[in-house]
Amino acid sequence: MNKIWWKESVVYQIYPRSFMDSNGDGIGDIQGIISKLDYLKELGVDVIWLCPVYESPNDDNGYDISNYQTIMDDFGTLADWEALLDGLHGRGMKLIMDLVVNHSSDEHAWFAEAKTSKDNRYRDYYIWRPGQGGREPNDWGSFFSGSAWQYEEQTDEYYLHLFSKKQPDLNWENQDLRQEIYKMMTWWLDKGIDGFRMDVINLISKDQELPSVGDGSSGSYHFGGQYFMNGPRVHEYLQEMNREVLSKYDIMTVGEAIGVTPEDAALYVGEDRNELNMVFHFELMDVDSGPGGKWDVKPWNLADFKRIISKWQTGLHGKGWNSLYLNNHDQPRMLSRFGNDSTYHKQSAKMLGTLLHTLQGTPYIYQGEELGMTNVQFNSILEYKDIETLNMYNEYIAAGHDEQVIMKSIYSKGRDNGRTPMQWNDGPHAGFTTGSPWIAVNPNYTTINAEQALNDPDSIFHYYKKLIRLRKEHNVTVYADYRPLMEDDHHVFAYVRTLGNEQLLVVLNFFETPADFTLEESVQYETKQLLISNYEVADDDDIRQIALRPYEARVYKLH
Ligand code: TEU
Ligand code: CA
Repeated sequence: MNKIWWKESVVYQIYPRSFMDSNGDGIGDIQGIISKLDYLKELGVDVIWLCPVYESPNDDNGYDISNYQTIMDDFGTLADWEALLDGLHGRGMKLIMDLVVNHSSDEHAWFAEAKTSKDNRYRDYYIWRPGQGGREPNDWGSFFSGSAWQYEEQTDEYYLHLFSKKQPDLNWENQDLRQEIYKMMTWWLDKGIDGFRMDVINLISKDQELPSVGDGSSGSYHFGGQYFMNGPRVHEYLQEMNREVLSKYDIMTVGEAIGVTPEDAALYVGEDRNELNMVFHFELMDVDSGPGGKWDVKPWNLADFKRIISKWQTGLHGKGWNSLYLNNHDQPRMLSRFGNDSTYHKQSAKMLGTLLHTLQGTPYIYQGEELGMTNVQFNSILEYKDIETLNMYNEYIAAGHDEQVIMKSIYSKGRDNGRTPMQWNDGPHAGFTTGSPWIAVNPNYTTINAEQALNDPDSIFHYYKKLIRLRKEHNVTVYADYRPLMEDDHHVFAYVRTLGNEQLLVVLNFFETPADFTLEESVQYETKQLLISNYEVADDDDIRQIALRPYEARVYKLH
């Protein structure tokens, strides 16, 4: 067991726009975050992942960067950011920054130059192709609806944008571009940051043929992932980045990786690979999507859910390190999706939290998760802000889909579910702003809010505190291996983790109906200690046979 700080850490993700507004303009900002550092310290998290705070026209809330080395006016100044870094370090916490280098904004100075002429020195920083028979260069669709290509009149060519048309893809084939990115990363690292979360990093290398997916007969756009997910040179680029930048610092890195299997992931995070420390995979996030993609909502089932987690737990064991998350700024709230956000709000939030903090890997908490924040249902599409949601809505309406069906899919999958403001108290706009918030607050803030949670010793917040502390007190929660129990059970999720002569037994009832847990004979022990549970449990309770209550979670340490 090789002790490493980022394996023992708990990360807390901040979406700055929605965290805390300090000046009443309705937009969260850096001073707002600074005002809540003691709250984060109280929770006990070790690392903050800050979503993009760089200069941006905000077509995609900061994921469209127009200057990588300045702070967005809405959020504050570089001096504010430095105060944030100091405030975190002063409290013994670390900071990792979001690195968005698959694409820039079309308002970045490089792109402003690149589009002016074919021989501009920045032209090749982006991906340009002539049209094909009066149409786009190929049939790839954008993640945000429509074609992945945008026509530029000035030079009569198209540029590639896998996301919005205001997010042109950077051309990693170009060595100067790569060097500019490494220089920029070094600039931030020299300011003392503790690592990066890398946006869609497994998309940076494209098959240079840029082939179409279909035969052109349908005239529609297709997902071209096979030509840009884990592309031909991606590992070469990441090894170069590691050699020239990352390896020079004691930092952590986590790459967002769409469509990776554990085998793919091992190539990014393998301990002998010199690339990244962790990836965020999407397999679990696809568990409730039908063949039509994320908006094609289908019910999830625990068998699939368990199978995916077990596959990643065993697949990376001894090779690389897992990241553990159940929601983030792109996903619905985990409680509404995998738990119960009404009758068993508290119990199910704690149960899901128990899962996150007792698997092998580094847990990532998304802001508000520690309060049990839930999905939201706005009455009108006009209240939604997310470009992915709005583009899909417009496309589906134009194609004649039923409005109510579209709204239903937004209620369950839309990214704005996770982007409503943090609920600090039961005052106006949940204490997030004294002005009017950029996106409406979830109306349940009167009962679900931080002030309430801090005052209630039985709150989700206090339970999370305890979960976070467990990782500090018991190495077994961090480093032990994983073995699933009752694998075929569709109701109970249970596993045992072993490190030397210590074992951790985790038993979770995933539903509101009571369920029976039976501990198989092969798990032997002399003493048992209940580390945490979300119900009262008698000391002498027999763990060979447990009648689990709704959403009950228990963690035992066995010797
Ligand atoms: O996300 C990539 C990504 O795959 C999601 O946008 C995904 O397409 C969608 O949310 C689920 O269907 C990253 C960022 O996390 C996201 O916020 C950005 O919008 C995106 O990249 C582009 O930078
Ligand atoms: Ca503000």
